[in-house]
Amino acid sequence: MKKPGLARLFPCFPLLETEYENRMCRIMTDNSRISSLTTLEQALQARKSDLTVQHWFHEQAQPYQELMAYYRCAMMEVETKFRVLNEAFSLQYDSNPIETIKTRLKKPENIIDKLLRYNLPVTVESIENYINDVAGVRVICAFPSEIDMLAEALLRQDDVKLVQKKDYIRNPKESGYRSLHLIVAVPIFLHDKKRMMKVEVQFRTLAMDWWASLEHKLRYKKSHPLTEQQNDSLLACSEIAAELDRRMEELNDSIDR
Ligand code: 0O2
Repeated sequence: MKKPGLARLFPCFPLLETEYENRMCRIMTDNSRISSLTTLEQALQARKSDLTVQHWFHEQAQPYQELMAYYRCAMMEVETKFRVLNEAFSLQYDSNPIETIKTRLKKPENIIDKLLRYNLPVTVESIENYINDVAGVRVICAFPSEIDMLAEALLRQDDVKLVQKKDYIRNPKESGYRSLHLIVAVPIFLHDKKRMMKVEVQFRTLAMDWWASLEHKLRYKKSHPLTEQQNDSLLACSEIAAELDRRMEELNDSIDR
């Protein structure tokens, strides 16, 4: 179905739509760059002296913006890989394993906090070398078995390199958090060079995602930490969510048989 656009409103100007979209795209990209730099500047100002911030911007602002653009490209690459896998699996099994794909670029203030927490210099170089989750792709599936199937299919691709695997499904975190985290390196092809970029992929079921979203909301709602009883309650909810996943998987297997 054709989307409504300027060319349909003004059929005598067929180029208008593309030109308009290109300009909007440029304006949106410029605006998001400016706002990302403003947030970064505010975050730095809260943590460093004025002079250090001025110096940082003089030296690092442009390479920082370039690096963030490369991460956005890498997220697009990985997102496309999952969209293709979803299509491929749907042809083979007549069902789509992916419910939702979300992408996010780590917030500048979280990047800076992580560098400071690890006692690393706040430089573009250390962001690229030591922060593995600047680019994040979250893949949400219906059933736990689909997570392994998708992770294996991604890692079989010959341009994807596994950097790190954290299996919080088989070994949940103390909080009750469950997800499979893979750090992968993928190539992005720029006009004059190829660059390997790291992307964190988080795989979750709908139930794991539901728990993680609510837990995050509850934990960060209050300025003070949760009580032991509240933490225990969250852990118990995570176990109920895991039990739901097991039962739904069994049900799904019995229907397929
Ligand atoms: P953001 O910027 O908000 O997305 P490492 O990368 O190994 O040096 P890190 O970052 O602590 O150390 O890695 P970890 O714990 O493996 O994964 C961090 C991310 O997993 C978090 O992003 C969350 O998205 C998720 N996560 C981990 N533990 C929990 C948890 O207990 N509850 C919830 N809701 N999510 C969790 P950030 O760090 O918040 O960064």
